[in-house]
Amino acid sequence: MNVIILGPAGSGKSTLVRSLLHFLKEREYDVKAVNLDPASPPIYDAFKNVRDFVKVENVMRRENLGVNGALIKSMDIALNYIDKLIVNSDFTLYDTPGQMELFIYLNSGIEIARKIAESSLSICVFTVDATVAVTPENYVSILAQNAVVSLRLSIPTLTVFNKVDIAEVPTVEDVKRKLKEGGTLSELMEGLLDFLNLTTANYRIISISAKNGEGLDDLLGAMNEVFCSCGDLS
Ligand SMILES: Nc1nc2c(ncn2[C@@H]2O[C@H](COP(=O)(O)OP(=O)(O)OP(=O)(O)O)[C@@H](O)[C@H]2O)c(=O)[nH]1
Ligand SMILES: [Mg+2]
Repeated sequence: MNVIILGPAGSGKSTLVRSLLHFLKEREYDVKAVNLDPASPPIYDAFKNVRDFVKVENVMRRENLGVNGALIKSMDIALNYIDKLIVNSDFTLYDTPGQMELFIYLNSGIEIARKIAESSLSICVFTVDATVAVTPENYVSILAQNAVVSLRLSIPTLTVFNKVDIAEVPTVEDVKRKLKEGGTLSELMEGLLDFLNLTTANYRIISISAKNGEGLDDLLGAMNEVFCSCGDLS
């Protein structure tokens, strides 16, 4: 089963891979982590590492590109090696770069996700930084991004609010109420929730701290629910 960890820069994807790896190993699952971020050396024990094939800093130098252009070019190169990076295990956790355009409209990220999904049952975990999602406007914007990514990749997606050790996740009702008070975006929010129901798996908010492990049992439960609803796991 593949678990593709997606989300904006700094939302805690790599930290989540590290803590989920530990959490699942403790429960005696066969679990492996794969680093698909050519810009970052993994902060966990990576079974496969895209940086063995392409490193952003080398592409920057060689192609005379800035960091974002070099990342896009690096993902194009990574696509050629994706078969070498896909692993079969109880859970394979794929860490990805935070540049969301890669998974919304650029061929490399979308193809990489498609190849992974072809190889075995797969879900995406869209990681949201709860410290950023505190205002209703940010909350709506981030969930809109989440909805577009899941729609584009056509892979069942769970939304995970990370960093709850330092920030409180607002409830949908709170957000709706605040939006109505402000008179802004409330209709968009209502429509967006319907959209999310169509595009995300078993839509509910999962709150975790990748740092201290809080909520990982809930995340595992939600992952199993998705797998069960996608097919027979026996
Ligand atoms: N307090 C707190 N900090 C966290 C948590 N998860 C991640 N962080 C911190 O957030 C920062 C970014 O974490 P990363 O795991 O590197 O985030 P990322 O999404 O992989 O970032 P990119 O790969 O650059 O997109 C680091 O300083 C982490 O220590 C959490 O649950 N709680
Ligand atoms: Mg990272």
